[in-house]
Amino acid sequence: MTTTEAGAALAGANATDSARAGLSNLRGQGTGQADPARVSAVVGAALEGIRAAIRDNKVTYEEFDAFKQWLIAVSDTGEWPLFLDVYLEFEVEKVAAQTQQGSVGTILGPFWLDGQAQLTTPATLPMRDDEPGTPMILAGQVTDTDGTPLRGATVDIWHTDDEGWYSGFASKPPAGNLRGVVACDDEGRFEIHTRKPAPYTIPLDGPTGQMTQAAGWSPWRPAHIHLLVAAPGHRTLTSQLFFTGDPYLGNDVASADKPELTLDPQPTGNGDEVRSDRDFVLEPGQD
Ligand code: MBD
Ligand code: FE
Repeated sequence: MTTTEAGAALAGANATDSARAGLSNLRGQGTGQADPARVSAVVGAALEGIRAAIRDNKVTYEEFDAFKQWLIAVSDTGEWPLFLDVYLEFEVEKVAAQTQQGSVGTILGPFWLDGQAQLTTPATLPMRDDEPGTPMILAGQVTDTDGTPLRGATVDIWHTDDEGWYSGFASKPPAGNLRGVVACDDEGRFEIHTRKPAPYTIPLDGPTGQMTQAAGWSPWRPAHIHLLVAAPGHRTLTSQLFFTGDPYLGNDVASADKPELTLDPQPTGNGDEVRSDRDFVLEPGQD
């Protein structure tokens, strides 16, 4: 089989399981109350956007039927979380960011998992004995917006391996690989030993990837490290870190890269190991 082996089926099904379990509700729970004026405004605008696309482009019945088949395929493969997080989440994140302070964040994406290894700084993420890739240290400190170091801070971290695969969403890496929740020291400091991740392409054998390629768009995300930085009494920061010189920076299929989030890791002198230091500022608020 090729490297896209069961890519859509496995990534889609597992991300859908997570979303069903509410694991993608990390950034807020609804009140359960639907305000008719709000539903009408938002759903009405979304529908009118699609109707305008039909009118303006003189969409045919053949194309309308292809659209139906595509929507059914997104459901069948479990790719709704993937599709939504790639093509829409960044706009929701930008709205949220307008009322947030502290370090710049970005989207969560579909591949966070609950219940990963609980580690204490200095920590090495779970990895295979022969885990490929450049050894990398990510270190820093978590503080309040006034600079106070935050006791009880944690850094939940997950990223792909050196081939662009996420554990839990591809068959190659073992469960829990390159994922962990690191408890910081009493001054909010952390030091995490891992491997530098590789650029990532969304599964090309599923409807999200096929639509992307049918449009002639790049299916790639620049290499990135996902983070949830938390501390008691503070809003959890959802972020990602990218790498200087990555060929896909500025052309992220998920539109989630930001200049403030770019790392430039430097050699430590220990073999080919590199290190980046990055501090995080959390605003007071609900955990
Ligand atoms: C990813 O790895 C990711 O981070 C996002 C946001 C969407 C698809 C795949
Ligand atoms: Fe990702």
